[in-house]
Formats: sequence, structure tokens, C-alpha cells
Amino acid sequence: MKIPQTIIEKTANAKHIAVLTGAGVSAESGIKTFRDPDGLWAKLNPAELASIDGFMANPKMVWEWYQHRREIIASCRPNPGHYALSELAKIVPKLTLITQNVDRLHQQAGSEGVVELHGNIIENHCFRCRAPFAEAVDLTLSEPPLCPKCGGQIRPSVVWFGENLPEGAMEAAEEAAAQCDVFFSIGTSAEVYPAANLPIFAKRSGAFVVEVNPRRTAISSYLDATVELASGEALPLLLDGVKKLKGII
Ligand code: BV8
Ligand code: ZN
Repeated sequence: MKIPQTIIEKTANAKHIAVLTGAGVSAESGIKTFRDPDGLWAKLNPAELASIDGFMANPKMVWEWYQHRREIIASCRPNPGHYALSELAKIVPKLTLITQNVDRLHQQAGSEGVVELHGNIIENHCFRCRAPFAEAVDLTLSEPPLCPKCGGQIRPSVVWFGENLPEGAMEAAEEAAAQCDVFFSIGTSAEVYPAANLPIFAKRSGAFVVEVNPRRTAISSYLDATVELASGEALPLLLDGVKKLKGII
């Protein structure tokens, strides 16, 4: 399947493109998604592992799970989908990249100004006083370190279920969704809120909304176009099409 010319033309002529990515964009880098049949939540309970209550009930288990995921992510590299988004941002007037991912592979691929809706797995902060924990953490550490300021337990700086998103992140994402001409929803099941509201909000604001996902999702039928391909395959094809239209290759 090629990329429909309409999508290439709208992308090449857009003044402002907004992109929302989810775990599917990192799948081809070797990082498991959450809700695919072989995903993280297939065997584990998100309420126990990605929630405040879960951490309070069993800080060691939650800490060790994040340490395990950090080890996997540390050995993973951006894939052609990440690089294509970073390249696309350089040849269009404006591209706002919004991600639910916590692996920072977009940044490793050169994307700048990434709006991280769900925090990141690399950094840590104190569960009690929320002070950033700047010390390097040995990935073999099996207990959460203690905060030098208040003695509280240190936790990963991801957004857990039931937690508010980082200050300003959703506002920046909504502003981009409201202003963009083209909105891409890439590699997300669109099941986690408030992120999942963004493609629909963009559509209601008049954007041309495209989903890139090998599977259909809860929002596919509301959107203008769906590209049922893996992002690592679709995004380089999109980039080439836009470059050809702009006479760059
Ligand atoms: C909040 C932590 C205010 C980091 C995550 C009832 C109704 C509506 C909402 C709620 C509700 N009950 C509770 C809520 C709110 C809740 C929520 O949405 N729950 C859902 C499950 C119903 N949301 C929250 O709590 C958020 N906070 O609302 O604050 C508030 C305050 C107090 C009380 C209430 C509300 C916080 C949400 C953040 C949670 N943190 N992760 C971590 O440990 O990683 S969520 C987790 O899901 C990740 O962040 C992930 O990014 C996110 C979304 O998942 P996806 O990225 O979409 O991944 P998924 O596996 O689902 O899908 C992958 C897709 O990729 C698939 O479609 C697949 O087909 C596709 N794919 C696979 N391979 C490829 C591919 N696509 C392209 N290429 C490929 N190669
Ligand atoms: Zn503290």
C-alpha cells in the first residue's frame, strides 16, 4: 500500500502539522506496546504498576518494573518512523510533535520541542515533595532511592493513571490541535484520556486528520483518512512523497 496522494499533498501544503504519537511508533524499535496482544498490559495490571496506589502499596515492585523497562529502553534506538518525523519537521513551516511515549526516542532521533503528555521514564522525582532527583540511578538498584531533601521515596517521572498531566502539556497540545491544518494520530489505540481527545478535537477544529496504524482503533471511523501500515514503513514513504512534491529530491 502506498500513501494516498491526497495525504501527501495536504501534508506538503500544510502551514502547521500536529502529530500525536503512541507506543506503536516505538514498537519497531523493540519496545512493547501496552494494549497489543503481546503488550505490557496483556500480563500485568496497569492499576498495580502505573498508578499512585500501586506505588504506595508496593513501591519495590513498581520501582523494579520501571527499572526493567528502563533497561530495555536503554538498549533500543529510534526507528525510521522516528527519523522521518524529525526530517519532516525540517521541511515544513511548522510541526508540533505531541507524544504519549516516555522513552524519549523522538528526541534521540532529533525531534525538538516534543510535548510529552505522560512524562518520561528517564528522569525521577520525589514521591513526597516532588523535588527532582538529579542523581544518576543504577539500573540494577532494586529499591527506590530516598530523597535527600525529605527522605521520601523516589519514583520515575512518568504520569500515572489518576495523575494530572504535566503543567502546560495538554494546553500546548490542544493549541496545536486547534490551529493545525493537518493532524496525524500515529501508533496509538486512542484509549487513554485526555490524549485520545486530541484527534477528535483537531477534526472539530477543521483539520484534516490522518491515522497511521496497522489496526483500526476506536476513532478510525471519525477521521478523514487511515493508513493501515506500520509507522516505520508509512512515515518514510510520506516524507519521500512530500520531498518530491516540494522538489527537494
Ligand atoms: C488524567 C504511564 C486527570 C507511563 C500511562 C474513564 C473514562 C475516561 C477516562 C478515564 C476513565 N477513568 C479514568 C480515566 C482517566 C485515565 C484514562 O484515560 N484511563 C483509560 C484507561 C480509560 N487517564 C488518566 O488517568 C490520565 N490522567 O486523566 O488526569 C485526572 C486526575 C484525577 C482523576 C481522574 C483524572 C493519565 C493517563 C496517563 C497514564 N499513564 N502510562 C508508563 O508507565 O508508560 S498510559 C499508557 O497508555 C502510556 O502512556 C501510553 O502511551 C498510553 C496510551 O497507549 P498507546 O500509546 O496508545 O499504546 P497502546 O498499546 O494502547 O496502543 C498501541 C497502538 O499502536 C495500537 O493501536 C497498535 O495497533 C499500534 N501499533 C502497533 N505497532 C505499530 C502500531 N502503530 C504503528 N506502527 C506500528 N509498528
Ligand atoms: Zn522529597
